[in-house]
Formats: sequence, C-alpha cells, structure tokens
Amino acid sequence: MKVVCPGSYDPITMGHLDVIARSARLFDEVVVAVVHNPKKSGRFDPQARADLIRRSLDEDERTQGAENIVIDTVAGGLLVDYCTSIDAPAVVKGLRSGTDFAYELPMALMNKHLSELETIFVPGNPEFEHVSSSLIKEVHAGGGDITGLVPNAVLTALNAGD
Ligand code: COD
Repeated sequence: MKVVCPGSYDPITMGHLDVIARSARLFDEVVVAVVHNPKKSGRFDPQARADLIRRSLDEDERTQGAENIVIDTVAGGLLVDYCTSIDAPAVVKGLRSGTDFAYELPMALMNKHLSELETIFVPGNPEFEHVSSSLIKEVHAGGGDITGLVPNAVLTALNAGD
C-alpha cells in the first residue's frame, strides 16, 4: 500500500523521522508530503524543508538509500485531494499524546468523510515525546541545546541561520 506522511516539517525533527522510518518498514511506498500553508510564514520555505528531509533520510541508517520513500511538496489545497491525485488510500500520523489525538481525530474523521481517506496512527517514540518543530525553533533561538532532537542536517541549517 502507498501511504502519505503529511506535515509542515518546519523543520523535520527526530520525532518525524522516526515515524517516517517505521512507516517505510510497514508499507510499500511512503510519500513524505510537505504541506505548505500559504497563510503561515514558516522558518524554512517548502523546498528547503524538502531538502532537509532528503538529507535527514540520507544520514539515518534506517532510511539511507530506501527506495520506497518519496518526498513531495504540496502547495495548499486539501490533503484528501492530494492523496486522491497520487492514489494513496491512507495517511500515517504520529501521536505524542492525548493532545495530539484530540487534534488529529477530527481531521481523520473529516478526511474519511470527504473521500474515504483512512488515517493510521502510530505511537510516537517516547524519547521524542517533547519534540515539536515549534519548540525546536524556540529553544534554538534562545540558545538551548537541541542536539539529538533533530537530524544533523537541521542542526547545521539552524546554526548557519539558513
Ligand atoms: N513524535 C511523533 N509524531 C510527531 C512528532 C513527534 N515528536 N512531532 C510531530 N509528529 C507528527 C504530528 O503529530 C503530525 O501527525 C505529523 O508528525 C506532522 O507534524 P507537523 O507539526 O510537521 O505538521 P502539522 O501538524 O502542522 O500538519 C498538519 C497538516 C499539514 C497535515 C494538516 O494541516 C493538513 O492536512 N493540511 C492540509 C489542508 C487540509 O486538508 N485541511 C483539512 C484537514 S481535515
């Protein structure tokens, strides 16, 4: 089965990478979709986010050279329409907590209602339960140490002020 791992990925973190790597073990094809919300000005533009995902996959031994992972950028529109356009019947979402579940469940039900798109939830690795792109950016901007919480490619880009 082909599945989509959608997200903002602004930037990709170890939590995201873990969900992608585990999905690649379970499914025939995983499309990592950088979904751009034009109303949000992100830290990285969509192409830079996709480049960081590629470099992060290359540096992780679980995903290095994986031929069943594809990266794409989606410029707005509904996730269900994108998934229909690439013939993907399901999305995979990582859950860190009950708060994530409360946020994700209405979207999952709405996506099912709109076009039968299924949502597969995987429990996040507890090691990265406290990790989100927004906290990573905030902590890094304040001078905190985020080593080990993001791939090296992301750390380098943030340190370089890219
Ligand atoms: N551990 C495990 N999972 C994690 C971690 C972690 N540390 N961090 C994030 N995740 C999971 C999140 O729970 C989420 O499932 C996924 O990774 C992506 O996270 P983000 O923060 O990069 O991306 P979001 O949540 O901002 O992305 C939301 C979407 C872009 C997927 C959503 O808004 C969407 O589908 N938009 C398209 C428009 C649309 O269709 N709207 C109607 C929806 S019903």
